Amino acid sequence: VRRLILVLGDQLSPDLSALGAARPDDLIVMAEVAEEAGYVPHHPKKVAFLFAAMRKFAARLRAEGRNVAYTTLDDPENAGSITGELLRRATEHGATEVIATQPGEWRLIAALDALPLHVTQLADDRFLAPHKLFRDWAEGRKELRMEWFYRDMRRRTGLLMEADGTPAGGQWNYDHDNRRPPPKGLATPGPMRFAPDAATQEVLDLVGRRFGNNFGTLDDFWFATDHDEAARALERFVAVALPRFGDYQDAMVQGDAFLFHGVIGLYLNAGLLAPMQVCRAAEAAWKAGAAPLNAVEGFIRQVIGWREYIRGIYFLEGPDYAARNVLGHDRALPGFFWGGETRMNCIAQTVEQTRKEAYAHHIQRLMVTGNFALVAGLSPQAVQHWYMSVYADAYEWVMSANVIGMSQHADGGIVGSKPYVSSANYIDRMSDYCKSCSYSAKVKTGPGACPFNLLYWHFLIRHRDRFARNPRMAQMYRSFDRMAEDKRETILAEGDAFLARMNLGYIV
Ligand code: DLZ
Ligand code: SF4
Repeated sequence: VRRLILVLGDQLSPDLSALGAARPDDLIVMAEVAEEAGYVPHHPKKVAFLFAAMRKFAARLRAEGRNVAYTTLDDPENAGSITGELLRRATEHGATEVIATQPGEWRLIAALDALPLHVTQLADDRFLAPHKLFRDWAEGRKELRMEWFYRDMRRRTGLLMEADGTPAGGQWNYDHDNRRPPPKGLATPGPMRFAPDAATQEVLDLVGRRFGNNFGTLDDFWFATDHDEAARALERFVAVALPRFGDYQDAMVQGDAFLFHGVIGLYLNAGLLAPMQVCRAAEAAWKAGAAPLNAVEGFIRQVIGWREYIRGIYFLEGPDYAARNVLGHDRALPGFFWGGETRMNCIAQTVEQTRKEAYAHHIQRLMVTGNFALVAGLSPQAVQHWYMSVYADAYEWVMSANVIGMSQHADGGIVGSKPYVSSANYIDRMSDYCKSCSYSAKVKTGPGACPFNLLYWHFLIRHRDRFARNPRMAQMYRSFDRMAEDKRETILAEGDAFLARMNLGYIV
């Protein structure tokens, strides 16, 4: 009998385990549904990217002779949810069995399990670290340090490894070579851009009608929407951006959203590219002498180290992980996260770029918006909701450990041994934002003092009991205690006043 094969919007991989298990007469089910498109107010470019890529993948499967039942969002029969669509197709075709690849979100895993059909959820083996491997690695460890996991993944994949089991170049990690500030007039290639074809244009029209009120613009849509285009984007990234990706991966330049980044993560997370494919391409460039080791190692670490690690944490920690809030932060997101006015130039620039591109790179996310949210004490769940909404590459499996763990320290230190907080100094060093700001990075208190300079200490003092004994933070507390008492009081009082004005909706 005919079985249903589920392919979700972020499972567009020809070698997906569910597709591999399909028999010729099985029916592949794909659906654009209100529930997935509405669990957060996704950036319109994110929805357009996924719908266009889903439609093209369905067309490809059909061209290969497969049976595909594809439901568009505006189909009057559309049941509105993934489970609803499966039930509808099951009734239509007399099917009782569903084969899926495990979704990247506990909500959907549970919804599939609860269906009154026989559902098999196969492992998502597009990822390099199966759940069991990660559990075994984590078992009995006091600290789940990414670096140790990453080294195991290097050994396991053989990427950048010498024949004798040592790392290429004699070192595992070249991150200290990857923190250069941007020089003036830096010429950057940015990612490869694709003009929308007729199929994508049709999706853009639909998304404009249905999601036009969400935060974000649909204008100038240029993402790759099929495997060929994504492969070309990868090839171009490796040729023109990778050689300097390492040096400038943490740099931030006003008006330059992409620098040497290639939005490879966007394509990986939807299934248009595969992890080993992108890592092998980068490794080959190094072997050919076309890209330096620090760049290639840094790139590969993001893919086989960080990306697999944060997914591992999400599945290891269980469904409640995204609800954690050990610091008890509960402030609502200020309006400037959604494009409201702010005098903080670094935030205004990052948010405006996000509105335009549904993209910001990891340091903008971690050290500008994430850092601000943490020092200001915003609710980590509100922050997670924002990142899930505004970034085209965002799914719960990737955002939870990044936002709740790494960025907001709301998991109590599973992902990061200390919170990622910094004063204006870091942003001033790594960007050119501060020189066009109405605040001054160098001013610590009083008129023109950068809010990061106030809130950095405000945060540390609010959470002194928790962090003062952390050996990696003791130095920060000693610095604070060495300040004159009236200066300490001024910093904290001005921090309080800033937060109060922000809460009241003043332009801060
Ligand atoms: C993110 C997303 C959106 C916006 N829309 C759909 C959709 O209409 N149909 C679909 O199958 N998947 C969509 N997705 C991706 C899912 O939300 C994603 O598979 C889960 O969050 C698990 O990662
Ligand atoms: Fe951001 Fe402060 Fe620099 Fe302004 S001065 S851009 S608020 S870090």
